[in-house]
Amino acid sequence: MKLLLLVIAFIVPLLANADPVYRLLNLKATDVGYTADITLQEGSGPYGSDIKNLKLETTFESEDTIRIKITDRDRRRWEVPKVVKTKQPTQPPKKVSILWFAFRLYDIHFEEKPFSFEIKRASSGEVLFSTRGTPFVYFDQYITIGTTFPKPDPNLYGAGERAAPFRLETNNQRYTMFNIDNPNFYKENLYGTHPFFLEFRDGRSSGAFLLNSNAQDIIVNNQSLNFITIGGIIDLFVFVGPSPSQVVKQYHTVIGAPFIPAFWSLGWHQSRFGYHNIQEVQQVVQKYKENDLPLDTIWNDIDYMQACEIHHHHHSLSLGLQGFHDRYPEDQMRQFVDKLHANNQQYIVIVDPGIKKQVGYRAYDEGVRDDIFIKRSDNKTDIVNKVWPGLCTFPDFTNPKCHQYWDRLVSDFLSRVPIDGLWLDMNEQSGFCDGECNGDPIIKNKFSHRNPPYVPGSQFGRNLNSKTLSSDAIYSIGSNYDLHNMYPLYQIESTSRTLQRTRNNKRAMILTRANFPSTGTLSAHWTGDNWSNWLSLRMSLSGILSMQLFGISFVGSDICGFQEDATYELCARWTQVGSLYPFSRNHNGMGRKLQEPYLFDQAFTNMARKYLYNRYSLLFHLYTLFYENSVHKGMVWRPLFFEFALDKGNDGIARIDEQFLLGSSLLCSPVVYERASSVRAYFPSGVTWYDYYSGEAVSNGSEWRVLRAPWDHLPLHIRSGSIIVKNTPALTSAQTKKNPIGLLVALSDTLDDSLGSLYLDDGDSLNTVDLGKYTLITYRSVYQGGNRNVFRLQNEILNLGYTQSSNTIDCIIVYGVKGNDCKAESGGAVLPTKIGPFNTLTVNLQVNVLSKLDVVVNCKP
Ligand SMILES: *[C@@H]1O[C@H](CO)[C@@H](O)[C@H](O)[C@H]1NC(C)=O
Ligand SMILES: *[C@@H]1O[C@H](CO)[C@@H](O)[C@H](O)[C@H]1NC(C)=O
Ligand SMILES: *[C@@H]1O[C@H](CO)[C@@H](O)[C@H](O)[C@H]1NC(C)=O
Ligand SMILES: CC(=O)N[C@H]1CO[C@H](CO)[C@@H](O)[C@@H]1O
Repeated sequence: MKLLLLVIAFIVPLLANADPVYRLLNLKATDVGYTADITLQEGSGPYGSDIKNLKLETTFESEDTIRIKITDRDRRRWEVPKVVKTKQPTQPPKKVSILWFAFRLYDIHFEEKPFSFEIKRASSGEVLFSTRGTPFVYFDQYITIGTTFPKPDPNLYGAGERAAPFRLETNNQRYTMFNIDNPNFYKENLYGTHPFFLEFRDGRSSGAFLLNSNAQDIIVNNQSLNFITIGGIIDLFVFVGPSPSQVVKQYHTVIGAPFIPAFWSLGWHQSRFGYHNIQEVQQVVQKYKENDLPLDTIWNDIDYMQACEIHHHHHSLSLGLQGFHDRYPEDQMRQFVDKLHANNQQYIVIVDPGIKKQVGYRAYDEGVRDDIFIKRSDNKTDIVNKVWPGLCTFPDFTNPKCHQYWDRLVSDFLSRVPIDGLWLDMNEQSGFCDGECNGDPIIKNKFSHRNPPYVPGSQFGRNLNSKTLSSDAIYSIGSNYDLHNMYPLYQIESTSRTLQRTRNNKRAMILTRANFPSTGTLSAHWTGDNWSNWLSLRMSLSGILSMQLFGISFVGSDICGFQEDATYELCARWTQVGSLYPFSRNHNGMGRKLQEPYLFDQAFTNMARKYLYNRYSLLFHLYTLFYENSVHKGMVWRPLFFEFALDKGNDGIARIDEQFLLGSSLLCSPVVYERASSVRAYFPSGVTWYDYYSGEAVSNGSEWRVLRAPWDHLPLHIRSGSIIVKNTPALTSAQTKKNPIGLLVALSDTLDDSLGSLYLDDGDSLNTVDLGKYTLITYRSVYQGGNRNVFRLQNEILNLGYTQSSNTIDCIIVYGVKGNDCKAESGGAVLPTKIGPFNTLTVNLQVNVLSKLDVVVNCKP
């Protein structure tokens, strides 16, 4: 009897925990998909009280994207506002077109009871997303939906933001997504939330995105993946690829394409927390110049702010956007910035969302007057937390009235000192108290009535209020419980409008720390407060690759690391690979060893000059990649399997995250381990790889090679069949933009053509692509008569909407030439040529970039 009772005592909770069983009813085909009801039949989820009546809506968004929305049939729940998906797709039809409807690349199949669905690739029947056999729970504060994989240990990517390997681990990992100010602790959730994953299976890809703004986890097991969210609804997009880059394009069509940064912002940036006064900042700019090191933009962290006393005294005031500290006198700052501008350099400052709660401080008084601060749960009093200035209130950027307030503050500041962009920090709503605080040092940890039973991030000892605003804080359009992760989107949107208005509709730079899907349509991102150690260097590569998936292409990490002191060797390696970050900025923490590139020794300075100049020689190439990225929605940095999905040479290609491709043609294999003087690099199949600097053919692909890499060498290779435009580098991007350019042709090792392109515009107007105010040129080298000894290089101007370019093409360098006696001709005229080591050919010419290019090279075998 006792035994039986015990057994029952065990069985009952087990039964209560059995997955709820839902049933699908009333399935109807509509013009754009299906609708149905889903009803709870029996059982319940882990917390009981599951929602009984659900509504299903399936939409065929396009031929390659399907959307599954599941909501509460009886009660409206929180849904992500339209601010996501800021840009409409350029191609896929919004309307239902018979054509793609018929040629959908996927099918969906429903199971009635227990409710489940499967999305299959139409061509092969391959299952891409299947909820069959995975828990489906729909409780107010615990919703889960997932998929299974046909084979164990799938190749999965996404689920950010974190400092972790690019490929997700599949051994029961819990990937938390909730924006917090976390100093890059390995594998923990950081500043951004991206409920997206991409799967790479047998050379093909698919992916899924859960459009949901609540705190959430993705649980990855050997054979399944589950989204768990603690609010909102299920709004799932499944992308069918079939190539990895197509999945990314399909995803970016939903969340908005990445923007094209201002040309200058692709230059080199220098920053530091702890430039004590204006003289120090001026000296940095001067030293860059004296050492012949390129510098486009100098940054100030909070040191510039009025009465900022972070370091020396207790935190007193820091009033961003209000005024400058005594050690940064405003009149001198204005002169300084004017002088920077005269030298074609830029200046950017940091600003935090927290507004010091102090009567008499204009930003505070006006916020109170306009009633635009985020409220406590009483929906009356402003919520207060402590940040650098002390107790602060926080603008509610979701409130339409807030934009005028912010616009006034930002534009007044700009009218005094014409900054070129803003750096939005601490916008995870970082606060030093948990939830809120009302005094000093009173810490409050107030749990809301919406305190959820399941807490993403609890594995790290945190709750939703840890070091941020209370989850029950109230905005004009909802609660912090639902909106926390989206806060940066509203702040960026408002800031962007003001910067454009006040800067004559020029592209400004916004750099944000907190992020969410759609952030990349307007803002750059850096991976936050990393460390001057080798792990952080390695994680910067995965971090940048992941952000490319998330549509935040303009991204970098603090070069040489933020916290702790960088060693000579670490900073050297970091400068090398950092010079190829989409966004390149050396930034350092307060009190840390100085790490500007001229401060080590002459050999270091020379090394840094080489790689900074190398970056500047690639500025047109980078800019063109950003154009392609924005218009065709791809990625600026790519993992190897993106370009070589069918690489049969090595199964490990899916795991490579210490090498990357810049665009499709440059393969970078940096040294990211201490005391290493060589690097083991994989060369993907099907093409020949030339050493980028020398032109030596290094590999025919499908193999691992050990490359020599002394402390001052960054291994970089160019793929045969590609053409890239190279600038003659100068100390600023503006000067570089005017200098002559060259073409680097890495000849195809088959009889195929070699290809490249160049995008040009004025560098900082808005909407140049939409308005057609750009020039797009392609270059093509074609072997003549099925013979690799003779090739003809021509350009084709695809769009000529920007004609101010006066660049001269003054040389063509060709790798992989067959033969060493070459003759080059253009329009009957013979051009001077020179053969160098490794069969590289240099052809000298003088042709305007917008003129017709037609060069025939004939080499004797
Ligand atoms: C996944 O499953 C496979 C096959 O069952 C097994 O070999 C492998 O070790 C598992 N991997 C993990 C990470 O659990
Ligand atoms: C908070 O108050 C405002 C204005 O009084 C009102 O419009 C809004 O609906 C309230 N929000 C909540 C969540 O009660
Ligand atoms: C690539 O293949 C060609 C033709 O087989 C061969 O001559 C050449 O040595 C190979 N190059 C390398 C770097 O292995
Ligand atoms: C990504 C990373 O490198 N994180 C580590 C940085 O260094 C600190 C201190 O050593 C570690 O705690 C992080 O995990």
